[in-house]
Amino acid sequence: MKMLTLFSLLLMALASRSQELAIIPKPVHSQWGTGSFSLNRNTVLVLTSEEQGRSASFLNEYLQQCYGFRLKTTQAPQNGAITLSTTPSSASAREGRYVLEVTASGIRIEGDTYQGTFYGIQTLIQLLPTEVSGDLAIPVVSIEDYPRFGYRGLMLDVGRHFFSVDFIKRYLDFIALHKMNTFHWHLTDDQGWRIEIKKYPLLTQTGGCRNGTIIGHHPGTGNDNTPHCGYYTQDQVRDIVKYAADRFITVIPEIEMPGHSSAAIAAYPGLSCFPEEPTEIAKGVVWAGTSSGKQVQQSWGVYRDVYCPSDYTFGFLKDVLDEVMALFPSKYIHIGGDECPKDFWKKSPFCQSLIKARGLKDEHGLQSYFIQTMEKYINSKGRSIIGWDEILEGGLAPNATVMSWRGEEGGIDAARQNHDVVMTPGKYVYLDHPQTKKEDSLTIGGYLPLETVYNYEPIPSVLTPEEGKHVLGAQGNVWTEYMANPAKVEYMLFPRLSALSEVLWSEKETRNYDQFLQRLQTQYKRYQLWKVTFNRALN
Ligand code: TNX
Repeated sequence: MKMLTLFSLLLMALASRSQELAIIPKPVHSQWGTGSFSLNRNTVLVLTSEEQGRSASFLNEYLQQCYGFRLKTTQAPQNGAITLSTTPSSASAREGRYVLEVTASGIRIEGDTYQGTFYGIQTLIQLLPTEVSGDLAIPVVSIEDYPRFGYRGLMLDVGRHFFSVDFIKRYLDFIALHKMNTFHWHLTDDQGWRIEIKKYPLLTQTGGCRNGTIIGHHPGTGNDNTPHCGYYTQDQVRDIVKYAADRFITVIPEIEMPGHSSAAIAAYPGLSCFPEEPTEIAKGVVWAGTSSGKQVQQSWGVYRDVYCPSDYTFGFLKDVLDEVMALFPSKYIHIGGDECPKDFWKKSPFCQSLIKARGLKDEHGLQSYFIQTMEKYINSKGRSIIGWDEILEGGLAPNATVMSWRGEEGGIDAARQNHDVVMTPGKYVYLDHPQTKKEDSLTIGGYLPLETVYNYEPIPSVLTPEEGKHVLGAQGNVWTEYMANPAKVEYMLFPRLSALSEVLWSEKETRNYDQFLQRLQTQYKRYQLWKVTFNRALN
């Protein structure tokens, strides 16, 4: 008998341990008890204020989708319920803190902010069993949790391939489920302009469509000769921004400049310093349709025809940004800034005289002048710019935040100049890079296995603690040259997104890859519940 009791105690300990191991990102403090709360269709969700509605809806939609039922909500306090509340507290200054208390007779989620309560809901979701049933046992536990970084981002490139509004919403759900808070929406590129701008309808009519796409790796083995078109109307954008806000996600729009602008130039050739010159087609690329005049690019890479720093271009970009800022309430507006070849500016008499007239050093100075002109405008509207690390070239715009992508150097430089930084180094968080050595479909770039993402440390060790405070967080980038459909995007995201979420949320000292892998076994079952396509190979 004694042996049996001991044995069952051991089993219980093991069971609670495996539950403990199953929350991703790992909570800061958790204490596991014994027993469980039973959640079923009769369970009531008590909202202490209407503001809890966003959290309640998210939970109910999740339950409906994964388990086929939803809970009644009420504002009347009662026993045996799940109670959501929000009480400001000074326990931790970290935005997003919550406590979650599960006992056999009820569940209480209390956030410091509504956002905190929402993250408590995400943890509750991860306490649900992965087997579908109408009676869900939630283990007794007491959790206190808050994020390490304030900026927890994920980018999606919809320029290279267009993705439907439905998929963007699913993507936002993925972000929310990982307690991340920023969606960086890369809306324009050489291969497509994807956001409706009322004042310039050709941006989407002409710039939103390319006549074909190369087959295989750049420069390709042929062309599919199939138009690839798509853009988001302003109504759709508003809908997406709201959907994100309901999940406590900020959407940062990116309008690329001065490079990666072929689609805009195809629509309005006057934006180029050489409006009469036909679009350059990269060597070896098989082209679909006409190649005369300005065209939307059909292959990947970097192109030399970029925005001319003229009054016309600045006027155009300010108009575009006026419409963009009216749609997106975010503090940050991303102005790109990366990969802008200087060849056309070098051979343009207009640019050369501008360099002289403004007393600029060279074309890098001109890039800096370009970015600073746009920064002034954006600042005058009460917003801030964020840009890829090339905005450091020729002098950083005064209030700019830098996204360090070519490595950690840009971020280190910027932090040392007292600028804020979001880390997105290719080696650690480029989710377009292959995660296994032998991918069975096309990918770009190096090799980025799960473990490398997991072990990434966003604050470069060479920074002093003071400088390190400028690192707001990090972001995973999903460039879609070789992702033509949602399943491929999901396959590239999972499970690396789970690893990234822990880098961004959990305390550095508590991170442990082997233990993460154990929790991932349960996470795989959740992926199945979400019906996502994911990669199971670990190298
Ligand atoms: C570089 S990252 C780019 C993108 C490409 C990506 C492919 C950055 C700021 N620019 O235009 O899609 O590499 O990995």
